[in-house]
Amino acid sequence: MLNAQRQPAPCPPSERHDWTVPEVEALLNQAFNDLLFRAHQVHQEHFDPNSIQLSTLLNIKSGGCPEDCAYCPQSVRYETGVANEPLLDVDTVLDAARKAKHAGATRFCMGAAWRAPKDRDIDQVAELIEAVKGLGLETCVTLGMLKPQQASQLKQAGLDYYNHNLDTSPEYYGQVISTRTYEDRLNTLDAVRNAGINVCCGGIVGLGEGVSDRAGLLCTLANMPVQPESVPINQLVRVEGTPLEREAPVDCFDVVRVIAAARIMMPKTCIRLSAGRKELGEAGQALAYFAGANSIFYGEQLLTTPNPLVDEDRQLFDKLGITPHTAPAHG
Ligand code: SAM
Ligand code: DTB
Ligand code: SF4
Repeated sequence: MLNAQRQPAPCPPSERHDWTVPEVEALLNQAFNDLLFRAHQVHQEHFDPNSIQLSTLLNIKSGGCPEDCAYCPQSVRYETGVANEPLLDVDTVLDAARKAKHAGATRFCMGAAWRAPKDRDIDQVAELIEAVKGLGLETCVTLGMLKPQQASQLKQAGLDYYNHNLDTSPEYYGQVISTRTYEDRLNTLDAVRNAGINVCCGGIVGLGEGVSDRAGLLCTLANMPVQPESVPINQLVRVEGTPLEREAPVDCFDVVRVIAAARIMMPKTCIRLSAGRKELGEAGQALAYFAGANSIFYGEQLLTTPNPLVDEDRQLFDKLGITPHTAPAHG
């Protein structure tokens, strides 16, 4: 028999910039069905829940990074077998971008294993952006820390999004990275925002953090004066040779909870179900899409690790009645 006493929690307006960590912890700890129900309501109010944005990633400069991010196979400090390669040339990048477009992606994201690009690196990446933009794709790059003038140059080249993750809460951050501060990351995000580029900023679940750290990351993102247009939620890919290779695997419901809370707190943002989709499986991904994820990395490779195959994603979309976006997500 239904419990007649039980009233669904009232659904307050969700675009707020004054979230507190205890409040978001309580949100993350809600009964799973209550959390998902509320998140899906917000999702239905702001988006077509059966439509997903597809971004394809390309590693344009692999390995050899001086930073010590404990999760990252591209740090020069860890023996992971990732090759150190120079920046790819325009033809190689265009070839990959054409394939991504043909497969149905609307955005092409280029990642470089740099701490911070030099000005001459920016000149070269600007050429890549102009070329990819010329194919009619949205552009995104993730190059490390940026100076304001570099951000403006990228904007002029036609850059639509800059990805720069906070990764975790301000409190837990120091357990994961020692070579750059949380403040450094926030400064880069300010430079990107001030240059008029859409902000793509999220984090990782599974670094050994607690629920309060997940809440702290979400609060930092949602309480920004302008919420990021795109929030990637990555599950840690435990790469052999990195300090986090033996970290306990995350429960798939915890990843879904983070997605749901992100959706409630940032109702107009595209929430990207990012690294870790292979581990989630079809049922876990379907739950994440119900909880409000409406963007993915599409293509068989992330930066250095595998991602579901294009055919696998297409099959899952067919089963779920999901249609990929055909037009840009934000202006
Ligand atoms: N070097 C630049 C930087 O750190 O800003 C850009 C590339 S970096 C690889 C981009 C993001 O990928 C990181 O901030 C992190 O959130 C994510 N990432 C890297 N390795 C990962 C892993 N093993 N599992 C999950 N996410 C990862
Ligand atoms: C993001 O949040 N996730 C992507 C992208 N931004 C650059 C990277 C995931 C990397 C996973 C590990 C790898 O393939 O090296
Ligand atoms: Fe370098 Fe970026 Fe990897 Fe950190 S996440 S080690 S900055 S490539």
